[in-house]
Amino acid sequence: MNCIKYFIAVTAMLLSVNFSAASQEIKQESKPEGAGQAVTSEVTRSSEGKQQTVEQKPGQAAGKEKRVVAVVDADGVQRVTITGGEYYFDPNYIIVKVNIPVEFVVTKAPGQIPHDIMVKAPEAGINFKIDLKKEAQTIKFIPTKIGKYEMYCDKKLLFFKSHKDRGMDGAIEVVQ
Ligand SMILES: [Cu+2]
Repeated sequence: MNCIKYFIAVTAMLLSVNFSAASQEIKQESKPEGAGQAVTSEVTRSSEGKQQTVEQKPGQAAGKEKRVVAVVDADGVQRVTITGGEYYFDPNYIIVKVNIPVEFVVTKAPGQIPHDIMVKAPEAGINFKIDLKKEAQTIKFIPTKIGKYEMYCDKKLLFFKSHKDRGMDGAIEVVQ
């Protein structure tokens, strides 16, 4: 009889230890995102739980490549539509032809977190940085040099991982 009591006590103890470890893990995982919300938008501070589900919803996993080859329209412009959100660009790898005008139509996916899109490659005629908005905005440039240029969001909150590290990282490849 005593033996059974002891067994139950030990089992209960082990279960509670497991449980607290699991909940701690969840807390750690969600903390940066919740804290990010608090600063980017004071209003959403209290609805931490709700925001987390919104952030985790996008199907685009960080780091997944979404490649697109720009098509030259009838008017001689290569147009690509890009959406940015938590934490991705879609597409995030864009291939364009050298010396042909490019137009990116960029839009921000629904969400409270601010994002931008930038490429700093003035040597290749590509040099822009704009904050993404719900409304579509057009970025125009003419790539003048073959190569691969990094495209990313440079937003970062305090000591948290940058958006670039979280997946808002990609490239423009200029080809012949
Ligand atoms: Cu961002």
